[in-house]
Amino acid sequence: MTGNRDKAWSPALFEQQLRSLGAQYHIHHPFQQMMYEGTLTREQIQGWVANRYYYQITIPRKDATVLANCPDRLIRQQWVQRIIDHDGTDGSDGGIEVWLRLAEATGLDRQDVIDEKMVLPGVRFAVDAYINFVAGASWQEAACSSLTEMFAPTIHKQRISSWPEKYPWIESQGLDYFKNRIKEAHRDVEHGLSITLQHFTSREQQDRAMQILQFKLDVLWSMLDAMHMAYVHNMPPYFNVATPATDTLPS
Ligand code: AHQ
Repeated sequence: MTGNRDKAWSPALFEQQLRSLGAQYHIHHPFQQMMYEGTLTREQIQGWVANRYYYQITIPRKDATVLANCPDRLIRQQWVQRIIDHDGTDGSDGGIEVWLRLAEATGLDRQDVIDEKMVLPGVRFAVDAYINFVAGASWQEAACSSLTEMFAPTIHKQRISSWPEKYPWIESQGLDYFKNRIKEAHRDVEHGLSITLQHFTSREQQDRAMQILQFKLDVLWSMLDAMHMAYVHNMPPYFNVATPATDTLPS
């Protein structure tokens, strides 16, 4: 063993290292900062909601993939709640339905959102990279990748506190998703963090965990990059080139 660089971190120091990556959380992205400052237009908010819908509908599929990779029944018993939180049950609305109500509260057409009409290529690629990572990862690595939610309660509280004043045109029930997510996120982080601290014990494993969390931070940041280009800089894909009318494309 050479110096400290190869010495495993204690669980407390490992958690501290993971939380230090919060400095790169998408709460610091210019698009998210504009949202908090109240300078986003209706169209920019609508673009964000319509694109984040693709992330929201992918989360339960991602969590089902984690279940498929996990042989531990007790872990699955807890993890399955994440799917129910998003998909709901026949007796209760899940987060996806509540997100659609957020979309309607911003004036978006519900079916247009469901049909993913506004989902940008860059958002789709980033979200697909997340579920594809999980498909090929161990369930413990997948649990680690969900830990960006360590930083999520703050961002949800920001929206809950700022939107009524900054975006009074958004009907108040539009905030329900963020209110629901705060308690769900705390529960999910507790479970995901315990899995991560118990599984990644050597320094090499802990460095891998840091890489995995960095990857997920990149997913979230890249989603907002695509939205910033399209909705703030008005430079959506192919904005500067003529694209063939779809009715001329080979069928
Ligand atoms: O609404 C969000 C959500 O359901 C989840 C699940 C979790 C995961 O499994 O990766 N991450 C996550 C996140 C949600 N909302 C994001 C936001 O900014 O509103 C934050 C995001 C996350 O921090 O990973």
